Amino acid sequence: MNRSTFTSFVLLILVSGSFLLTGCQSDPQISGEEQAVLTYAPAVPAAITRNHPTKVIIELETTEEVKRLADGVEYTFWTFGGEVPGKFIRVREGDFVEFHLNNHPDSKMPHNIDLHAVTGPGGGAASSFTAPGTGSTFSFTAANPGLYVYHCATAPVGMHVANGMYGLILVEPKEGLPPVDKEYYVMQSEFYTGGEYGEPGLQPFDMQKAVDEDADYVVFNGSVGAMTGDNAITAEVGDRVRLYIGNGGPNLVSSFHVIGEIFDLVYTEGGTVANQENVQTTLVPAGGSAMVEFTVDVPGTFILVDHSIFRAFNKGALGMLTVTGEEDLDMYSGKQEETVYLPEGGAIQEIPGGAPEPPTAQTIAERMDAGARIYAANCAACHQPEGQGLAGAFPPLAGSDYLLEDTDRAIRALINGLSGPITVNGVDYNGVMPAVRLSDEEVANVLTFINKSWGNDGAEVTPSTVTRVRSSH
Ligand code: HEC
Ligand SMILES: [Cu+2]
Repeated sequence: MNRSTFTSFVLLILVSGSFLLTGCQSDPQISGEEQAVLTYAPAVPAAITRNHPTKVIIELETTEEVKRLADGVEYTFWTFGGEVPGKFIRVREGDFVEFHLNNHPDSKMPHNIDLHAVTGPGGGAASSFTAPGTGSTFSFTAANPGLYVYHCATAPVGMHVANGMYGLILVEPKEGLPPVDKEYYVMQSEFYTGGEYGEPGLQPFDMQKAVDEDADYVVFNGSVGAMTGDNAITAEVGDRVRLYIGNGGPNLVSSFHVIGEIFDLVYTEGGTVANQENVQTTLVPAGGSAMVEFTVDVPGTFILVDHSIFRAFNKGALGMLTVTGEEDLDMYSGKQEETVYLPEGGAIQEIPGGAPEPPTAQTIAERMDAGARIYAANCAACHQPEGQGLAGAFPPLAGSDYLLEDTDRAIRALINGLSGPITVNGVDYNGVMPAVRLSDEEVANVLTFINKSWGNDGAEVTPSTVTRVRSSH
């Protein structure tokens, strides 16, 4: 075989080899070009139906703007796309992404983006450093499927992240994800503010608290109440729900839990293998993610929490999934009856000389003192220490027209519990307050306390009034 015959022979092998390779690949070559559709939380872009990779163009703008962090509390958020968390990006495994990062001219800071889905130095950070009023372009191949966090990585990195610069990018595996009925985007993060939780006004970032990891706010989707009440995510009985959960941090890991639901499937840490079944609480690392799937079987309000539970009830890490549809009484019956419980042998020991009388408030000052203690122990976790309530979840008692208009109704709410739609100061609530196990004296004391605290000008409530209301229903 002479030299040129040999060369053609080798070439032939190479060519047919590459034909073979192409033939084996179920995934064709990149073709076409499209503009990515990005969504704000809790929405997720539609599943990708393409069966081939393409060139995807992404345009994202960084901004710095004052927005609501909680009722009466504002914060200067730094954002990807104008909201916190940043817009959700969805591409397909193998896509070639051309990323355009634009920094709004009103920004005071340069910004960049580190996408954890990128294989390359800094995840794109160095190539995307963008001064105010300019734009940067870089590109990458979305080689690894999975759910990834992106964030700003401009110094001081912690501060850019603490101010709201994070979001999620889903690289869908080329075979797609199993179809579901509802998909939602939920991202947890913390805020460190000059004032304590709930302190009104425009709050500055507090660097020392951030270093100490002493968060004032822990929230889902950027603010207290972003996922409660009217902002709750929704589903119908029978729906299969998938949550794409991210954690922007900057510091805390999330013990993500949905009260009253069990995750049928968990893609731990946002990887592409659904590696766990029947999970109650899944850990979402700072700068990490998870995907969970479950079918909703019964109607009701299911509360999303970080089960580091003081974050939920005292720092804002509370969301809601409202499920409508038919009851399934076999799956969940609701309360069927309430009985008196006396353990065998009688739990109530007769104390010689009679049981000591519970202390009875003699003056209104004593009633207020006793009421304050009862309030702190039984009510503050939901209605908040200053009676200010929690937007979308727990109505306020400070200034509440519902409370002050009708004392008998307030007494009934305490002794029977309260659920179903109510309106407090023009705002609708539809939650559940469990009945509190308090004596008539204690109900009188706590109601007197809330009637006369936080600027309320209601009247004293006496035990005899409570006794009358209790016996009249
Ligand atoms: C587990 C949380 C929770 C606890 C604990 C709780 N509440 Fe409530 N409370 C609620 C919810 C939720 C509602 C609204 C119910 C609805 O939407 O129908 C409510 C409504 C009320 C209302 C009527 C609405 C208003 O704002 O005036 C009063 C009064 C009230 N609660 C007083 C109390 C007092 C006093 C205590 C303590 C003894 C207490 N609650 C404990 C959750 C709670
Ligand atoms: Cu930044």
